[in-house]
Amino acid sequence: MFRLCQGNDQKNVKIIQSSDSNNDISSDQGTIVLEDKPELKEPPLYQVVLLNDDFTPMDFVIYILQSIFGYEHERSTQIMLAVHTKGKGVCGIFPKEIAEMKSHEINEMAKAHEHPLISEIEPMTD
Ligand code: TYC
Repeated sequence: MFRLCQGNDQKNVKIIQSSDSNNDISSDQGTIVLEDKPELKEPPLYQVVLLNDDFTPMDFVIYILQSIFGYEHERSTQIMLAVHTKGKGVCGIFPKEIAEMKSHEINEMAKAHEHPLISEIEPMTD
């Protein structure tokens, strides 16, 4: 008779032991190890959202989008204008730590230049 052993540390491994086998842990006779597919989950993604304000110069926002996100001048201008007209807009989607870093970088650069520009991060809902 075989029994499923609980409380194994490795999540993706099931150990089935024969009750006929002796309890000597150095012996693996009568033990079947079933390995599941490893669970490779994608990390949760976050949007970096840029907020409009009335004072930050358009050229500064374009410069931020080029230097922090690597967008070309034309694409940066489109994103900046979308934020300017709609009030806010997504400027990139990343795993949480990267999104946090980019948002922090925007907010620090804005502060350093005494502009009120603010960015936030938002979890993606799928
Ligand atoms: N509204 C600003 C202006 O008219 C430009 C601007 C765009 C500011 C996008 C912030 O996230 C922003 N100068």
